[in-house]
Amino acid sequence: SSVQPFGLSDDERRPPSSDLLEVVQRGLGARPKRLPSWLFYDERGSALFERICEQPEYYLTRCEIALMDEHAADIAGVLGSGVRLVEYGSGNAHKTRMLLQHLHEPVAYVPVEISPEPLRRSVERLAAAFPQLPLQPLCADFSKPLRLPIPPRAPRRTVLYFPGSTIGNFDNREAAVLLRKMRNEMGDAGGILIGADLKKDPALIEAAYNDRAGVTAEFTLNMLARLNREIGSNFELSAFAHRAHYNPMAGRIETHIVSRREQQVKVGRVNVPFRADEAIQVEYSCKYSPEDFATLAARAGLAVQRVWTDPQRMFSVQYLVR
Ligand code: AVJ
Repeated sequence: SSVQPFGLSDDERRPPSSDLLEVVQRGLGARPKRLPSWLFYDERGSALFERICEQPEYYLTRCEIALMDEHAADIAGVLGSGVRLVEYGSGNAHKTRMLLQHLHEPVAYVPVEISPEPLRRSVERLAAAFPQLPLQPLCADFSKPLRLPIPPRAPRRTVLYFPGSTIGNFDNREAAVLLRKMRNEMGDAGGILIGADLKKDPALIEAAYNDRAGVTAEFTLNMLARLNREIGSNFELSAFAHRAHYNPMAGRIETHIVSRREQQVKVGRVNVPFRADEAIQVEYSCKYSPEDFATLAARAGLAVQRVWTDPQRMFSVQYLVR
């Protein structure tokens, strides 16, 4: 197999342990209550997210694929030859494949993903399509400093690929911190190829997070099912609801889990009280104008070298350099 975790110990191939119970107790003890959005992505959550991407209202994935379909060759030209491609999140193999197909003499592909199963699957899919390309999976939290595996030969540049508008899950300050960390990892000659969802008619944005089939609601509430299973809490799923509204001032979707009634939930030894209609903040999905994104990049010491969009200008892929 071409899966070669060069220079990695067993330890580094396992996800970092985080004390889930502690994270959840802290978040539910805060006012307002909040839980981090990475908690969505257990096995079932990742599968539900893939189903979200197929919903007619969820334009992001379709538009990003349309964009890659039209511009992948141009993007590959801008990145140049001898690229080591490091992807943040194992991602949708489809977009990655479109990019890898056009890259000139790529040195290695390094998917960075916190969940071992999705990581294994994405490597499996890509290994079959690119038998010559060294794959160096890294099971790690991409928001923490990474120790990238030693490449099989010296790359001309390291490009960090961060598609899907996942950057939108971080508020502005956190996003700038993450981009600055990425700037360190890519080095002087490196770059960041990043997907950013664009501002548009709020009705279209809201619909994308409130699909008629209810898949997004299921995805949101799955976080509680995951906690019940993994930390033994006793959330009653039918006593909570999904809510996603666009906040035009902040330029973002704000997703909450709302308590349908007054109730108490046991989380470890702690009893967490909920008022009727009390909300847990679980996700931001920030939307950017091209100017917004350039400002964010500048805060991280980066400049936007190129911007590509789909024909309807719904979504953007941007190339950031030092
Ligand atoms: C994968 C983070 C880009 O915010 O649009 C989709 C996650 N949440 N529907 C997004 C998500 C609800 C998605 N990202």
